[in-house]
Amino acid sequence: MPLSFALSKGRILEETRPLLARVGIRPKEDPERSRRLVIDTSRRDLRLIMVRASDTPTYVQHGGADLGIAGRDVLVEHGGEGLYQPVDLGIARCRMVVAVRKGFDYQSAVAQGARLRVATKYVNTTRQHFAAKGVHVDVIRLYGSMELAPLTGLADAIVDLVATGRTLRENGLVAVEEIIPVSARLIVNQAALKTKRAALQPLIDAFAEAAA
Ligand code: PRT
Ligand code: MG
Repeated sequence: MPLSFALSKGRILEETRPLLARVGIRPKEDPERSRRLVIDTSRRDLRLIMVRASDTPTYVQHGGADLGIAGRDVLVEHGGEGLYQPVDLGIARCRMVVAVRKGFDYQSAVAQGARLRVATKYVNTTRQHFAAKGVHVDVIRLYGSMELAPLTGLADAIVDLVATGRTLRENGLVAVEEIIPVSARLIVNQAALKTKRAALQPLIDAFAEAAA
């Protein structure tokens, strides 16, 4: 069986391409244009599995893929069970933050013990973050455009990613707290690392070198 490598289209694939090239992995067709979900590469022992960004840890955890690349946001939210995370690739960098409408006094609301409604797709991370601060929150799960929630009165705050800050700014929101800095990581199935070490270790080493 060839190794299977889970990747997601969009940001992760875009920023991973130069790394793949440096490691000597050339997809046989362009994953961004192809409708194929399994794509052969220049290496006969490795194929790409195209998954949704938030599904990458799940595929690798359960052996649907031997390795993959996922943002730290997605990994923290998943919990990282069954995953080895050997390399911080330093790409797709951003920050996970708490953001509110400009003018909303977040610090006072927290100090007064107000129960905040927080909209996010990172529900586990959000619960953990506020529990650690001792702040009571009602978490509202969304699947897209968190930025809309405070503008419509759906929530007091959001937990989302910020890169340039443009999306927050254009929607009258401000970041009031950083939760974690985010970058993409190489992740490997822990069991596969034992049974397929001869194939996996050189790849891990090559990514570590390419990322440095
Ligand atoms: O498929 P699914 O919906 O689950 O994933 P996705 O659509 O979030 O995937 P994608 O391709 O957008 O993001 C994949 C990964 O890229 C994320 O998991 C992060 O690790 C990483 N990444 C890095 C980002 C950003 N930067 C980023 N800025 N992911 C999303 N954003 C969004 C952010 O959510 C916000 O809406 O960009 C907007 C903010 O950008 P600025 O530049 O305006 O601040
Ligand atoms: Mg997206």
